[in-house]
Amino acid sequence: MPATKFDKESIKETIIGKVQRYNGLPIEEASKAQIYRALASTVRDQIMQKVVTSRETRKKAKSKRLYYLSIEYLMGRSMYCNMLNLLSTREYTEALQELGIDIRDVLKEEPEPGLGNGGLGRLAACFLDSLSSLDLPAMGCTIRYEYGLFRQKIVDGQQVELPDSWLDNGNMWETAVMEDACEVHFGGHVEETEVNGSKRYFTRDYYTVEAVPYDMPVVGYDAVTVNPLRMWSARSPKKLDLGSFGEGRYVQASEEIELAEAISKVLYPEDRHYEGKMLRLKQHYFFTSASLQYILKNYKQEFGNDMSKLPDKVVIHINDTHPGMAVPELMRLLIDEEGLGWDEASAIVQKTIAYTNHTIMAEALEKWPVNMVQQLLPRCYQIICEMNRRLCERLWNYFPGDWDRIARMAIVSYDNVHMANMCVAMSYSVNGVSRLHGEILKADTFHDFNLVMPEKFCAITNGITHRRWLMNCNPELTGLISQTIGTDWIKDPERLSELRPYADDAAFRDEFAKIKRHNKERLARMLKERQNVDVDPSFMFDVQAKRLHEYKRQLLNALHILVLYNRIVNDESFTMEPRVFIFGAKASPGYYRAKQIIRMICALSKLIEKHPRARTMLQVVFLENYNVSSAEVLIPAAEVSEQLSTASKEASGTGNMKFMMNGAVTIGTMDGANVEISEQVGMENIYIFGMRSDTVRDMYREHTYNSMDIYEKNQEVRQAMTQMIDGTLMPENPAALQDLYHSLLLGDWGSMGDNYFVLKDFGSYSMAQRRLNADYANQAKWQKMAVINTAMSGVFSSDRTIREYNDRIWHLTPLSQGKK
Ligand code: 26W
Repeated sequence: MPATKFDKESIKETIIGKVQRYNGLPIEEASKAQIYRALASTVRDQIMQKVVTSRETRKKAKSKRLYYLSIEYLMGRSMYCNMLNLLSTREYTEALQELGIDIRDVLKEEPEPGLGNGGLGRLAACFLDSLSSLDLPAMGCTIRYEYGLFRQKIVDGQQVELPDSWLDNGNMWETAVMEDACEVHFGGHVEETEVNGSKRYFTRDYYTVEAVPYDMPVVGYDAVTVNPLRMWSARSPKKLDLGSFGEGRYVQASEEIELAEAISKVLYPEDRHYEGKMLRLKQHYFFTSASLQYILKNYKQEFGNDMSKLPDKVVIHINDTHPGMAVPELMRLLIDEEGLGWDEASAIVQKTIAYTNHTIMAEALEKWPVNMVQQLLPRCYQIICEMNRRLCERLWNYFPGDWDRIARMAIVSYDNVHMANMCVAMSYSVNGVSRLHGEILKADTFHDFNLVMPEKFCAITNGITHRRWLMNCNPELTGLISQTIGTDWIKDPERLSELRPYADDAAFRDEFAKIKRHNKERLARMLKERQNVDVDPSFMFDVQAKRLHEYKRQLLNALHILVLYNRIVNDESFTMEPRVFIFGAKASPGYYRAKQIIRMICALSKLIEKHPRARTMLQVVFLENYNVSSAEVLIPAAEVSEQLSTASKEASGTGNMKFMMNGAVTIGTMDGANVEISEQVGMENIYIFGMRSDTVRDMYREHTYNSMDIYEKNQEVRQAMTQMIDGTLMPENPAALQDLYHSLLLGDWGSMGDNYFVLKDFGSYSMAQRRLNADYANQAKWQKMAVINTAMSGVFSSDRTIREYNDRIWHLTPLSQGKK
């Protein structure tokens, strides 16, 4: 078969041909969905040609390969980014144009794979894009959830969750790889026997779930490499046997099948509270075990049976502790299946697995009840206990008699398996996701481990792919940048800093501002179309978009808006720069307080709308169903980026980087990567407010904070809070926000209240907002800040992040450069 060419003419021909063959239709009569499939299949053909070269190059080079295990991969739509990375956007756009089709209409037909909650999952997706673009050999491993994160609707001012059945019309990008299907075993009991004088362990009476991999190709930008994202789907090995109908066993048989398939049914929507749910543990082990079996199978095929070389050819990176069962599972495979001794196996594991921590929030640190692990994974549990015994023995030498400390560091203690401790003890590298987060890990979370094994710890600041988060979502700005400084920044994003001098160039700033205005208009159109909301593009666009969490303090933003409203209403001469506050946030379905905050934001929106003067300068919009696709419209339109987390709580944040790159100015705390953003742009180009992380930690330790003091002293705060419960905000149901109100004054379980220092930081936040408002009135000054933000965002490209991981942790060799 001749190689397909991908110039404009052949793209046209191919699409017409595919529509004819698949649908029996002339292109003029094809629906958007049919054209989408023909187009996707054309792009896929182009990718598949590269897949072959990519695999051959990797095999020939005998390259070391990274396996990035993550329970979430929040990929977003693929079509346009694929074209972009194939350097073909122009050809495709023009080809469709000549067929009378607007490419943007077709792109919207792609279902979005929302296989993640937020930052952790999106980071994994950005990493894959950068890995391929830097020609580093890798495979992403995750679960092929039938249902991704729920779709959010706002009904009567409250969040309603709907299922996200993204696979309904098939997934154009995936291919099932039946050859790599394998079995994952659960339950049963372990038998110990002697074989040729050595102990062997067999699990009996287990039940089997089949793991079937589906691969999705991730193309690098102008690169040789196409790395697969491998998504494991669960299937019962039992087939419905018709005979069982007659015997009345049909129901039982189909129930068993359903139970097995439940494993890859749905993504858990929680990213806050760890909950010891059996199904969750099954999910974690399921995709971890399947991935590890594949890793060893592939290693043996390529490099033979000598397991001692595994660390030279394989690195397994676990994205938080969710795939942490990789530790006992790799031990199990090496000992039980490959016949290695404990010490040998343990040495290999400790040279092969690396771990990233993404949160210091104690309630999110995973621990599994011992009896659950024992019941579901009996052999892994034995291994965990033995690792624990050896670890405690070692710790005893460091801290003789210090039982408290040893119990805190143990893998098994107080009837729980502590995943983070296991991951730290058994991996060769532990990293935080921003400089500050890395410091906190060493000083607090893993303080004791840092005394024993300091060489393991490092911090690597997160990043975002500038291909999706600038080139794909903001083509106009991309064009202006390339016109101004050339195109070298695309492969070397830190060269975006060459834009900095243009911050002082009035003509450039005007161009920059014009593009922002276009992007605001685009968002306004989307809001009109999707929610029938009118926003005025001449207003300042102020955005807080991220998961809803108390620590992220959407409530601080909301309270401040209420205070602004009161200033307008109480004082006829008060004016401000007209501003629309846009929120995008999903709350965990079971997180009551988060849902109340959404309710408050929606109520606030209604209250302001009703007031004829307030609405001339103030508006609140809640953007429904915030996801990757809507982020791609929202972020380029933002002028202000709200990053309000209580200092020390946000490990890094990555939304902050996306906004900055698109020229929004940050108002934020000295938390996570905000600290590094402030260093890049300089304190004069960011609005920093609030307590610093060390003060926050002291306050938690010393219990010195009493929010009531602020409530009593600050009249504006008191008025706004009162309006939460006196029927101003909630005329139909004045009591609805009572719990939220109380949470700011009285804590849970008798603690002081206002756990995240909303009231404490309010004054400082309000002052920063005043400065911001005044600066916005001076558009020359504002646009200069905006340009500087874009110019200094290059270090936050995930290309820099991946290079750092590679230099410090993975040590992969790029597949030959030059060959395309
Ligand atoms: C067990 C429940 C659960 C599930 C997921 C707890 C915690 C998580 C994740 C670790 C939450 C998460 O997404 N963390 C975010 O990771 C981003 C990428 O590193 C950081 O930028 C964010 O600051 C961090 O909150």
